[in-house]
Amino acid sequence: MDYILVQAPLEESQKSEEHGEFIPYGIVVLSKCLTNHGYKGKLLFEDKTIEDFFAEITDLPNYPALIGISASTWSRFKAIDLIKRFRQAFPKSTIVVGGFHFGHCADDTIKNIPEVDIVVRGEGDEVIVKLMEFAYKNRDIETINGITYRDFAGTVTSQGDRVYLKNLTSLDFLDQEFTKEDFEKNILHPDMPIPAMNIFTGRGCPHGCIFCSVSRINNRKYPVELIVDKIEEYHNRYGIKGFKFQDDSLTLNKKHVVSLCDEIIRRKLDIFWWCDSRADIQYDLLGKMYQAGCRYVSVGLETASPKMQKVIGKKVSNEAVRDFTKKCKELGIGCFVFLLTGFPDETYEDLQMTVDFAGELSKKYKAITGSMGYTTILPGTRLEIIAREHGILSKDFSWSTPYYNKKNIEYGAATNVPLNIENITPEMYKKALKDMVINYGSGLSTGKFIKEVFENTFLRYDRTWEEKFHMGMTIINQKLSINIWRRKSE
Ligand code: B12
Ligand code: SF4
Repeated sequence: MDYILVQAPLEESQKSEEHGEFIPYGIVVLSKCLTNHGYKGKLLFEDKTIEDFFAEITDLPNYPALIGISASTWSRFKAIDLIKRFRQAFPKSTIVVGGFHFGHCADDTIKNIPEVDIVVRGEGDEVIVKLMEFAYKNRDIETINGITYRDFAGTVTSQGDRVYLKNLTSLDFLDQEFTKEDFEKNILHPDMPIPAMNIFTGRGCPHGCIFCSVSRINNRKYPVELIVDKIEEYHNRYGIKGFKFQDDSLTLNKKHVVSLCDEIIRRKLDIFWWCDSRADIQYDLLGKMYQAGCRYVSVGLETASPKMQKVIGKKVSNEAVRDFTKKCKELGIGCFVFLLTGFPDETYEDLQMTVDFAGELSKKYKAITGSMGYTTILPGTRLEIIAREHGILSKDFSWSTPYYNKKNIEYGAATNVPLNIENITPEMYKKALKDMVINYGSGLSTGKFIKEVFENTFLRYDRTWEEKFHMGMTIINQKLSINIWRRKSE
């Protein structure tokens, strides 16, 4: 046993049935890089308690040289518990952390979590192999870029820029024995409850939204042939019909998406897929995507207030989102619009613009706009800097020390992450949510409602009866709960 790689689980209260349990490819990729170099190890990513984790590793044949832990900001405290337990159990192992949380607050992590030896700040594919050589063969650590570490004298050093792969050439991390059950736990979407596989066609997003962890990372793509080979392989092997392209935005490169779709069409693959997209694309692309099996797209508007649109730096206009949702409706692609509130200096008037515009999108274009999130401050984002300037995060705020904010419950958010709360009070937020659902619900008039159930059941040749039944019931339940809510609030 050379290594253990762990994905920290979420707190019980934060789990969402909607998401299912997608395979955490970050550590799967790292494990493949290590096994390709002849190392043997263990991956722990199932949803286990810390006790379960340790029950599995107490009888390891030999001492792991390297323990790597990945976490999101939401699961960071679970990760810190694990780090402490690992350090106790394996005092001589090299403990490395990385991923979008730790990698974006490297100094904070290394200074405040003494059990951590090294933080990897960017992509770990190449770095992890070098770190293994360091852990085993005492390779010189000074030659490894993209890391922050504490040396034997306790001095913290940040070495080189973040490392990102220049080219993505291999999807060999998918050559593993995943089981059919691994995918049955995932659903494409609550409206499309077919077992699904998560796969990505590239990494990175060059845009600069202030709240986003992945902004300003060069977008790179895997070769189309390789991606479709894997889709075909999993489709044939396990009968998986649903695929979730989990690229931050699949449509950043039109040429790439066109050839991806052409290849799926050419091979006559009977699959459905879902992806995230920006709204500022050429809309003929959506037609091609539909032909290749795309039935669901999530698109980010975030806010409909032009003033806030400038603040968040997304550079997507209301017109673009309107045209996008309109085109989706024409084609029969379900369109979910991401909405957020709680941006710097946002006022109730700004929020109201989002509510009104979301209502228009759902009424006219059947876009799914019934929910709106509250902005979370994430490490390494521009929003983190602004939140410190505005005093929302105190000067001595640390991502590594215990954090609990009861007020978050009023915004429907987890209590262990900081929200960007300024002017939008819980009352304003709740009112906006209520208006959003009512607007969205009014989009489903009785006539439309019957039509929608009918279209999604009898007329859907592309669904099994079980799927049609589930979709019909989802729409009926949605309508019933909106009616009940309306009656209660009158
Ligand atoms: C797929 C996905 C999901 C899936 C599956 C999550 C999972 N189990 O992996 C689902 C839908 C369940 C999900 C849920 C959520 N997600 Co999500 N998700 C993603 C997404 C789109 C892709 C993740 C992925 O597989 N990437 C591909 C792999 C190869 O890259 P990677 O994970 O970054 O790993 C590389 C490096 O980071 C590094 N690395 C990673 N870990 C480690 C560890 C070590 C030791 C080392 C050395 C290196 C290293 O090396 C890897 C290889 O290069 C990312 C965005 C993104 N671009 O990554 C968001 C993202 C990870 N999710 C995010 C969020 C906010 C969430 C939610 C909290 C959303 C919500 N409000 O409910 C939940 C909760 C997630 C959780 N478990 O904590 C944020 C996390 C931000 C943060 N700071 O925590 C991201 C970054 C999106 C964003 N734009 O902000 N998510
Ligand atoms: S466009 Fe999407 S993925 Fe890209 S920076 Fe903005 S929110 Fe993040």
